[in-house]
Amino acid sequence: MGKALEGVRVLDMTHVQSGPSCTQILAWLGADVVKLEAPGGDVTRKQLRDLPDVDSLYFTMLNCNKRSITLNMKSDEGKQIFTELLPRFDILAENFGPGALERMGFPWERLQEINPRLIFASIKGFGEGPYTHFKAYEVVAQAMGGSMSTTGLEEGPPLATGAQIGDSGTGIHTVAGILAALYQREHTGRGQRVTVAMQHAVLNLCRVKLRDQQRLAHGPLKEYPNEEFGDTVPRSGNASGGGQPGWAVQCAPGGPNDYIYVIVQPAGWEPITKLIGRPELADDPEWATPEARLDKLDKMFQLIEEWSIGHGKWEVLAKLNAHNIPCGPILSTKEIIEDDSLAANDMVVRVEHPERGEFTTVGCPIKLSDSPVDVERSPLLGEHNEDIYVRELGLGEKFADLKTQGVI
Ligand code: CAO
Repeated sequence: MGKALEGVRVLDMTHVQSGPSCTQILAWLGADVVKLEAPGGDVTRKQLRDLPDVDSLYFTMLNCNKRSITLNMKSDEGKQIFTELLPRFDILAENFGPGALERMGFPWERLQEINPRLIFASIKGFGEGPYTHFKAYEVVAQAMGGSMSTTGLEEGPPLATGAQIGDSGTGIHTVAGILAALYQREHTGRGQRVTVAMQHAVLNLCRVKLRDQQRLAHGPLKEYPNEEFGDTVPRSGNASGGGQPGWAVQCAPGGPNDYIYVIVQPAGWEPITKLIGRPELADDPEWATPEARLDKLDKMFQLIEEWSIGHGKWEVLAKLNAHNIPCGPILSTKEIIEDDSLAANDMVVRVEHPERGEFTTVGCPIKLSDSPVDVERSPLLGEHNEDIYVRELGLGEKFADLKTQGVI
């Protein structure tokens, strides 16, 4: 079976997480992604290593299904080869610090000149303005995009979330931009620039918190467990703060992840009262309606917890789902990596690697019926130099020299 992006070629100058998470998805959708690295390689090949002298899991889990070439973009010969490569690609993706590509001699105007059909995707920390020239990492984007100030307990400090919304969240936004640009090119014949700032991507994911910021002007946020409100959306622990109240309640035997997140929709209240052994609360005017429960959500979840603490989280999941009550046990990373259903959905995938042996990675969450994803290992550094430089560009005679001169 073919792949959705068959024939689309990506020159991938991304590194660390945000950019590679984007180009890995393009590769899974069928694009030919050629990762161009400095001769020393993407820094993450060597970061957080679990095995000596072997590409780290950080690298192998973000660079599957790509090919790797090396090229020293600071050498004249490297710049010349890059200029020859560029017309052969549809997309150039990068997430260098601000100005790095320009310092290599390739501002957007020059890229367009070399290949007017090129889609140039760029990830930076920030948009235009006072922060344009600042570098950024995951938690910096969480801090400045609205996530940290709204995550945590009211009495505690702002917290970072484990979900990589600044990096991989930006990566997936960039995928959307690239695909839209590819589609527009079908009509215009022209490429264009796609830019996504990590701060903007996080803010997009924190949209509902700006909803609540504006609601605050009209009074306290009743769906929040907080008692006092200032002029900013407070941290509200595990409260969803949305239209349907939710909270994480503890289960047996009381371990760090023995919790289940329970959401109480209007229709769920009656079966919950039966399950927790308090059927009289179903019709009690003090408890019967969502409005009546709104000022005692903490007490409501306490009643549910008094029941759930006597049962394991999987048992609670089954009992609540028997009544169509939305809930989710808190799964540890160990439980996730061992989960049969995630493996059956190709979301936890085992991949063979020539140097590290088998490793486990997270598969593609986007499922297309006519474009199945086969997760293949990440490339070794420069593994495809011959493919590209000798077979494609015909640089066979120079190939050995390029290596000895440190150009590749
Ligand atoms: N050949 C020669 N040099 C190369 C090269 C190549 N193929 N590829 C990269 N380089 C050089 C660049 O030219 C640049 O050198 P100069 O600064 O001298 O011009 C340098 O390597 C890379 O710079 P950088 O700023 O990208 O890297 P850094 O480690 O200093 O910063 C990061 C890393 C992530 C903070 C920065 O890249 C950044 O802010 N990126 C944008 C935001 C982003 O994507 N962050 C995601 C972080 S993932 O957690």
